[in-house]
Amino acid sequence: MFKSGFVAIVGRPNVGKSTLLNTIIGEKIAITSNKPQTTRNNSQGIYNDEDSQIIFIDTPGIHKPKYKLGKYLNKQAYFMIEDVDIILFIIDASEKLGNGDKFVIERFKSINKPVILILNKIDKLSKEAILEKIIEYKNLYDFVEIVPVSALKNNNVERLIKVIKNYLKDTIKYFNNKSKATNNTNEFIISELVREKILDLTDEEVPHAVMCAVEKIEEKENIIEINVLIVVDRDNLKKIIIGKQGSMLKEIGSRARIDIEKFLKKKVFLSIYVKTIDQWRDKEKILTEFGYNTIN
Ligand SMILES: Nc1nc2c(ncn2[C@@H]2O[C@H](COP(=O)(O)OP(=O)(O)OP(=O)(O)O)[C@@H](O)[C@H]2O)c(=O)[nH]1
Ligand SMILES: [Mg+2]
Repeated sequence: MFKSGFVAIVGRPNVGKSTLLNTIIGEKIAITSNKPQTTRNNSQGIYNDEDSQIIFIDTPGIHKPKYKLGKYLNKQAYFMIEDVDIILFIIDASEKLGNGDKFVIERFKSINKPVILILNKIDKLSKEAILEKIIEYKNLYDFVEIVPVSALKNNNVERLIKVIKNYLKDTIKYFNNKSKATNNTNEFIISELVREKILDLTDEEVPHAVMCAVEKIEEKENIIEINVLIVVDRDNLKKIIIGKQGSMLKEIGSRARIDIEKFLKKKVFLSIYVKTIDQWRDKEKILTEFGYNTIN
């Protein structure tokens, strides 16, 4: 029988939520990085096979917020937990169980939904270590299932899909098979690919004070012309992003262009500009993204 449902992928920052979404969907629809708080928006990936449709929602990592942006990110993840049928709680099994995990688990106690625990990054662990982790987590919460995977190496992810299917309750097909694999617009994915390069190339607080937006996208015969604006929240970050004689901006641009061409399957001419919030016409938008408008 055909089954469907909504599944949220939640957990602490950097555990591999977005990587798992990309592996399940088989396409890069969410950016990933080795820095925490990469994901800022809940984005959907639609998985289809002959007898099911599963809508996965990637969420920002839940953490003790230090900044307004952090509070905004947590809020989005919490909101999603309320709104889905099944929760995938994903952890980095190569890290010690910490207060951060317990903090997230506390949230599950008040909601009556199946929570599947995913031990990710098992490519870094021995079989014994995986078993130990399973036992450790079993004592914390009544997870309906525990599934070890490697999202990066696509290990045991197929099994995870099978397990999820046992908990699907809907029979409605929400999206037709030919609709896109994600609800994200091309503009959003392009701006995210630029932000991903900033995450890769800059340190510490820089990536968290940056927002990217596509200003123009124009399809010509052989090439797509794209302008992306990088907005920073203070002037000295502008210098960092531009770099010595524009070297950083050039590197961000050439790396992003490669990924954008792969994504659009067409040659791209990419121009990137940097502005501070005050110089930007759409100030409201960035303030919302940084969490200023949603939380006091
Ligand atoms: N070794 C290994 N690394 C992984 C695996 N899955 C993800 N990673 C790496 O872990 C880092 C974080 O991955 P993301 O997918 O960005 O993590 P996230 O949970 O979405 O992080 P936030 O969006 O910040 O909450 C990246 O460097 C990934 O390549 C895995 O199965 N094995
Ligand atoms: Mg993410």
